[in-house]
Amino acid sequence: MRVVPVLLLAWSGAIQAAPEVVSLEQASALYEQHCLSCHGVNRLGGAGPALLPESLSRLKPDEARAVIHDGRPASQMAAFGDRLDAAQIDGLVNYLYQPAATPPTWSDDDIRTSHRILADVKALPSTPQHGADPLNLFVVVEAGNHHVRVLDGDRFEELANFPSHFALHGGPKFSPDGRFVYFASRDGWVSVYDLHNLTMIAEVRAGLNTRNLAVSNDGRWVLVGNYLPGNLVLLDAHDLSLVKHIPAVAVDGTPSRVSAVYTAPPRDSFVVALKDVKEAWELSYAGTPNFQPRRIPAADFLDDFSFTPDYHYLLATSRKALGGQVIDLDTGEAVTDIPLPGMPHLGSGIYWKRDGQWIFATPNVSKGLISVLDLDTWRLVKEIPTEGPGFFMRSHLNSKYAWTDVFFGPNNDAVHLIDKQTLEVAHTLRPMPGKNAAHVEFTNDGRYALLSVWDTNGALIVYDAKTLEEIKRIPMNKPSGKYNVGNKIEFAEGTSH
Ligand code: DHE
Repeated sequence: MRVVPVLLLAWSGAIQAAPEVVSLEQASALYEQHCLSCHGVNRLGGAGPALLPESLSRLKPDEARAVIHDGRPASQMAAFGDRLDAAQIDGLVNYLYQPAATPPTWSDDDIRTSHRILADVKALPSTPQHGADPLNLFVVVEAGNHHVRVLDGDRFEELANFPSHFALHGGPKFSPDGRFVYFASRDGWVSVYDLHNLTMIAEVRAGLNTRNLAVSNDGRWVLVGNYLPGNLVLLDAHDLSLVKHIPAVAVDGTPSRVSAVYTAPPRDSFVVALKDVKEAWELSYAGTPNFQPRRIPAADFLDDFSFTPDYHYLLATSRKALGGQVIDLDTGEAVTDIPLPGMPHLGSGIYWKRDGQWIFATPNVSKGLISVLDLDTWRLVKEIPTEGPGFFMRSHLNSKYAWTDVFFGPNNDAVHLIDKQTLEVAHTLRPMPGKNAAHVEFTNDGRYALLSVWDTNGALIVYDAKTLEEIKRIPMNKPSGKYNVGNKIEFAEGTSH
């Protein structure tokens, strides 16, 4: 598969004497002269990614400046520091972060034109060709160099290593049999990869700025949630061909971005959170679906959510509100508010049984605490103090610990292991002191826990989940999430859905 450039500015001119401050008009001319051929008209992307504020939100201006000046390793983006002076680079960076003059659009035709079939699935063997246990493979997103690795989860050996689109975000999702894995990149690309044959099958650009995707539990549909344009894009899961798009518009006509979309297997439906209007949507995929959203009024905007184990309730939050909300998916009623004061990252929340009762625990991105809720009473059972705000949390049915990172702040090299019954921090690990430790996933049997060190010179570290002994350290460039095929397709307790 091709290497995807991060910022691909094609230089085609001589050095010019530049003014001290480059105006937006001058920067726009620089863009047209040097960048447009790869990054597209109106900065909407092409061979290179879109360069709009919406798609650059994760890249700080200083980082963009450095990329233009120095280029980016493992991409086609060359260094321009010897050809563009500081004022020109500053002007370009300033220009890239300005909203587009004409609102960006991405039509059905654009989606269809971007669609590429890369392998003929029917001509490929339908059984695993790699000799490893197909239910114990790990798909690891290596964010630092925009690659994906496939690991054998028994031997922790690499089976494949391939380039991804720019900035994959959210967990990859799997077909119900675990054969296919679906990726979404922040700049709208969706890809499907065949894990039996270790081959990319198809890709399509479903939007300009994408949140995440979900795969229906019958393996027929992929639903993509977009920020830009604010819509849902329904794809045929077999080849990613476009079925239709569904504008994210509230009952009163207000447009919205899509915060997230998940599949709810026992309900045979997709559940969608909308970011700018107070509605959640449910779209059934049972039988011959028409994908008309069922609108559920919400007490607040939904930035993120999680389900109860039976998928009866939705636990949702809003970054603007102080707490959380519970919505009954059957009746469509808002049940109660829940006290979640630290900006919970509910998509990373997990549940387990304690004294016979389901409890739910979530990290918080603005406070160093884990919020633990009783799922019968919605009562806050405990706030467990941590060494700083966290992002991800993981456990396994066979593990007595819930692992959670300290993603932000000076202690971001720490990982806490919380005893699932006492709700106390039982152990704190510092896998690589001074480097950010984050995101854990267990092997299918729960025997080993794989942890990321998010650093250019980082690693994926395999721990014995009981003795906490380090088993293996695989050097990697900012490995972000890792996903165990079996845990994912079983929607196992302790992992993200
Ligand atoms: Fe994520 C999952 C939202 C920033 C890495 N993140 C998710 C999901 C949502 C979400 C809704 C669940 C989707 C899914 O898995 O299908 N993330 C947000 C944000 O709103 C936020 C705070 C701001 C933003 O920029 O969008 C945000 N996320 C980040 C990051 O900065 C992270 C740390 C680095 C990155 O890659 O962008 C990041 N998010 C992740 C990862 C997952 C994720 C690795 C999958 C977790 C999993 O285990 O399933």
